[in-house]
Amino acid sequence: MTKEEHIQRLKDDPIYVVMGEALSLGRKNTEVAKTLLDVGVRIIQYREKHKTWREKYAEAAEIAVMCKKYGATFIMNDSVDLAVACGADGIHVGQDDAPVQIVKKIAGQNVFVGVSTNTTKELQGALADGADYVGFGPMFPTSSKSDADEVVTEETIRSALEFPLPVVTIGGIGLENIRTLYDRGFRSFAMISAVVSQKDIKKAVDDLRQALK
Ligand code: 3NM
Repeated sequence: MTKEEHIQRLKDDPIYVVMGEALSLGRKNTEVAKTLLDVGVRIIQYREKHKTWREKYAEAAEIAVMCKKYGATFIMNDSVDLAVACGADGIHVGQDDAPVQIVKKIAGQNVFVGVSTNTTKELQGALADGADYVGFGPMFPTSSKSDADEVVTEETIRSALEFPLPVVTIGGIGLENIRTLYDRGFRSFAMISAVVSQKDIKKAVDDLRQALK
């Protein structure tokens, strides 16, 4: 798949799953990734904060190969070198990580780049920097990210709804509120705990898709 096709998928497929072992009920990342792919998830971000580079590389490379086999989009969180090393399709960076131009300089033009945003200023900055999509949140309170920003304001939500790039909402999204976001006009939803912390991942994904019908 081309970079453009991966970016298009962020508009067409509402379910974007962020995975990491701390929130996976003791299941291994490779096992969770296989389950996600088997139940039809096609956008997976690897976000692992508690392992060594080598450990992360070993499993991310394996997950990247699995994603290729399923025709899924594989995004690496934070680490440009890991992304390049394992052949990720995309890289997701925060406001304090390498800027988009530097990420593209290192990773090349075939890799798409997403940036976390929380304010209108950060949305504008991501656009000016050449980001391919933005993560936008937290939409609701979340305990999955220790240093999460404040929940986005109503005014910033209005800017995000008019934003020209794909906007992937994140933070506290689950079955109880995904439809509200959809009804407000958002079309992409990144989730950790609502999917990977669920005992039955298939049911969680099926229920979320059903809620969007
Ligand atoms: N980034 P959950 S919120 C990784 O606002 C992450 O940028 C956020 O986990 C941001 O779906 C978040 O369990 C955690 O709330 C999302």
